[in-house]
Amino acid sequence: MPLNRVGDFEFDDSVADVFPDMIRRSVPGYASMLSMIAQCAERYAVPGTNIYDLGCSLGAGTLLIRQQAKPSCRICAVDNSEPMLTRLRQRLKESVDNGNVVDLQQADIREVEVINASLVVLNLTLQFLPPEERDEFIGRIAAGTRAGGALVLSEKICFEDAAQQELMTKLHHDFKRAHGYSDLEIAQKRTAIENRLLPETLDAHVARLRAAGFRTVSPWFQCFNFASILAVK
Ligand code: GEK
Repeated sequence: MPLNRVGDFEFDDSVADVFPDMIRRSVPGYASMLSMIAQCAERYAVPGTNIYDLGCSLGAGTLLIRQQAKPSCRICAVDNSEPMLTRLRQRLKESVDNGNVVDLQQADIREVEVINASLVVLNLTLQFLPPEERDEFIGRIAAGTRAGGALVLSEKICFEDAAQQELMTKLHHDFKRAHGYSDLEIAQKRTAIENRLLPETLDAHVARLRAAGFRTVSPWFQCFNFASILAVK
């Protein structure tokens, strides 16, 4: 059944139910992004510090961080969707606890106070904030990150060149089609989600991270119109 109001979307129960399948089939490289988060948890987590997974959804990153980070970290997993956090609470009960505390917060990521952070993860979530608020938000994350700490930022991106924009969009659509994006309801919900997010160019992200005070800003992944950056303070 086609949805009546495609533009009207929320991260509600119906989205949370299909989320892992939906994101894997619509974001090229999602598995690589997760494995980089696990690698960064191993490399950057420092006992006694905080790790933030902002816009954690079902906690794919949070669970990997809990497994990979050295014990005695506090992992702050934040999302404003109650259906996502209810499912994450259950997943945490069912998975292995290696001695890191996970603090789940239902909140707007803009309200979170980032302090003493050894690692911050923004995996596909900055794109949902109004662009005019992003400088200040990333500035606060940089200020709350310890020297030597890291931020992993993954985003849908756009391109200044119109032909490149068109080509990458087409390749992304092909990717979704190849991954069986035929279920109308899911496809329409995903379209609604993607219509709500506001992508920026990779250069704009890199410039913002540098201006915020990250010393090493390294795009490490790009597939079509999705990219991920590792920024180290
Ligand atoms: C993953 N990181 O699986 N405050 C809090 N949460 C928000 C806000 C906000 N202002 N805006 C959006 N969200 C995850 C994937 S999904 C990406 C992240 C996608 C939350 C929203 O509720 C949703 O759970 C998440 O950000 C975005 O690695 O669907 O494209």
